[in-house]
Amino acid sequence: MHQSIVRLDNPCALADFLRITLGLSSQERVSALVDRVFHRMDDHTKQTMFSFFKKKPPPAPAVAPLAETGASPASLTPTPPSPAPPRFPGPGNGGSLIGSALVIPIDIPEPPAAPPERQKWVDKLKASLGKTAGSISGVFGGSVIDEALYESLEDALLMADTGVPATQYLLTELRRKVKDSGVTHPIALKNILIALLTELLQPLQKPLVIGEHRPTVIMVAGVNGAGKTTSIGKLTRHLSEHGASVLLAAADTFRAAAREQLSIWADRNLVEIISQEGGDPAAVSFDAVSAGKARGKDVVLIDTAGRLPTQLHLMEELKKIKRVIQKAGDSPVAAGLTQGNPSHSIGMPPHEILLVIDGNTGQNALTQVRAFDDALTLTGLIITKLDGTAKGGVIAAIARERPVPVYFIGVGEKLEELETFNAREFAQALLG
Ligand SMILES: Nc1nc2c(ncn2[C@@H]2O[C@H](COP(=O)(O)OP(=O)(O)OP(=O)(O)O)[C@@H](O)[C@H]2O)c(=O)[nH]1
Ligand SMILES: [Mg+2]
Repeated sequence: MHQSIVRLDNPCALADFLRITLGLSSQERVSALVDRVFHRMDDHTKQTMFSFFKKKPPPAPAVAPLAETGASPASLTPTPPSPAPPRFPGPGNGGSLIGSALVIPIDIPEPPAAPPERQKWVDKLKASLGKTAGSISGVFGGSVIDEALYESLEDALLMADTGVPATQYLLTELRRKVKDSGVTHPIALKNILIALLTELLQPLQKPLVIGEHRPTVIMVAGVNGAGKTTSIGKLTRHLSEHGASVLLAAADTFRAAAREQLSIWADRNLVEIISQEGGDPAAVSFDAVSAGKARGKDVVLIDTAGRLPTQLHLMEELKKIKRVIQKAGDSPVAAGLTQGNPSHSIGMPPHEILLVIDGNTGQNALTQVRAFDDALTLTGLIITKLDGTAKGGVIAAIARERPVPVYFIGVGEKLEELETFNAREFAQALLG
């Protein structure tokens, strides 16, 4: 641990100081140190420690504890992340370092090490978004901050699917912070951009809560081939691994292949499935919620058929599925009255309505979020296929224009290639 005395005016000056005076070459290390000094606690360290999904303490007395099912509550209750503090607090706004005459000792810590499993994931994410990161970070290769740099950055962000509103927001804020802080080096500019993007993405970082209701009913929707069934399979595996019992519902009743695909996931994960040849997807969903309750399942995952937002009759069908699931929550069977436990309510399902988006669809992903959110009031997103040709910037567009939480992101077809979304990790992976 190295200790030195510096005089500071702002985070950007600190970043410059760390990079130039101490000769720190690593972008992430500089960012980590700036964060450390300004926020006292590094959110990256905290976020990487939380596990796949979380369970809120059940609101007694209505909810039975998971322990009754033999599941370990500890496995479902990692510490929730506290909201990130503002990246650049204004003068007198808690930023003890901000003030022109402050002279303080700075402990220079080693960069926080992510747990090995999470680090593996972060590396995979970085590799997946490497192309985008390469073209954005190339912008900061020069030695001065000038108009040409801002223009190249604008182009690079637009090319990364960030969209006009988010790009303009980031550039305006960036110019303002550069002006306020007086930084002159492009690397310091990049640090500010990482901090700004993290701040923009932060509202999307939210854990999926499992266990508040029993069962927690999760309805999954999206366009054809987005990765709904695969993501349900991956989620089922994670839930099972954490001791939660899962019931799958094949509400994609149109295609036999769709039912078979979900059955394979059910077999693989040794979980039960409610499926029906042909018939009404809303009826299958109703049956699944009822069965989930009667069988004491922790989670019911409902897979729906793919559809385009422009197929209005299919969007209407989706609304009907939601309405019928809501009714299942009120019904005696679903409410547990048949088990002689009238107080055991599951509230108003579906507790989660997730939209699965293919990360390769670029700005069209935002259109999908808007359309499905208007129709269903989404509670969360799963963004798949961020490996391959996906550029990743669309998450910033979503954050700016329709900030629905991103519960998970997928970077591959394998079971383990679905993970929680972390704003800071993502910002760093995207910006290189
Ligand atoms: N590379 C990659 N492929 C994925 C990912 N998630 C899903 N896939 C693949 O995407 C294809 C479609 O996945 P499905 O899960 O069948 O998609 P779906 O949304 O259920 O499709 P429909 O039910 O037909 O609407 C499959 O080949 C999956 O293996 C991912 O994160 N990365
Ligand atoms: Mg499917």
